[in-house]
Amino acid sequence: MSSMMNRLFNLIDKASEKSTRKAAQHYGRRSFLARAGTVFAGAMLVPVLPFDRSLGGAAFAATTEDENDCSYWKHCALDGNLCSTSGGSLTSCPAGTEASKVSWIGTCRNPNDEKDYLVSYNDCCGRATVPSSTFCFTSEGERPGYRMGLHNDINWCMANTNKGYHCTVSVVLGVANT
Ligand code: ABN
Repeated sequence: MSSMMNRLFNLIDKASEKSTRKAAQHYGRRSFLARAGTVFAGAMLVPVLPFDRSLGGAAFAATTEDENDCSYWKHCALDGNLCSTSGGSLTSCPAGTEASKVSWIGTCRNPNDEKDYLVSYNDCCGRATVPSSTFCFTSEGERPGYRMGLHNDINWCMANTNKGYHCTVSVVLGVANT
């Protein structure tokens, strides 16, 4: 009986020794260092791989030098008709209209110096819109309209006596403090 037990223990010993050796070969120090090195080198490479930083928005969209085009950089957060195509200019209201007393403020990147600028989008009030005028809807930085001031789909003529919306100007206020 005891010799049978001895044989059984011997078998178990051999089997466990075999599997321990196999595991040591497979998960040994060298194997561990080799794997860790691969993971480390991979992690070092991640920051240099190209990836999309645009956040899906228009922040880095191609721009134009034409201020009558919606992609002109100063119009980056505009929602309305361009005054420069409505009888006015980039910064002045057409005759017979007056600038809104309140406005939407956007932050636009100037592609010429790569700086961010605060831009005031004042509506011009007091006349009906011109059908031939260019309508733009860029509204970069806008948030859903659940809170006044975060949303730009607003008639900013609301604080004027004459509340009829005509067009919107893009007036640079200065460099944004970022
Ligand atoms: N800020 C331009 C505008 C005017 C009327 C309605 C929506 C947006």
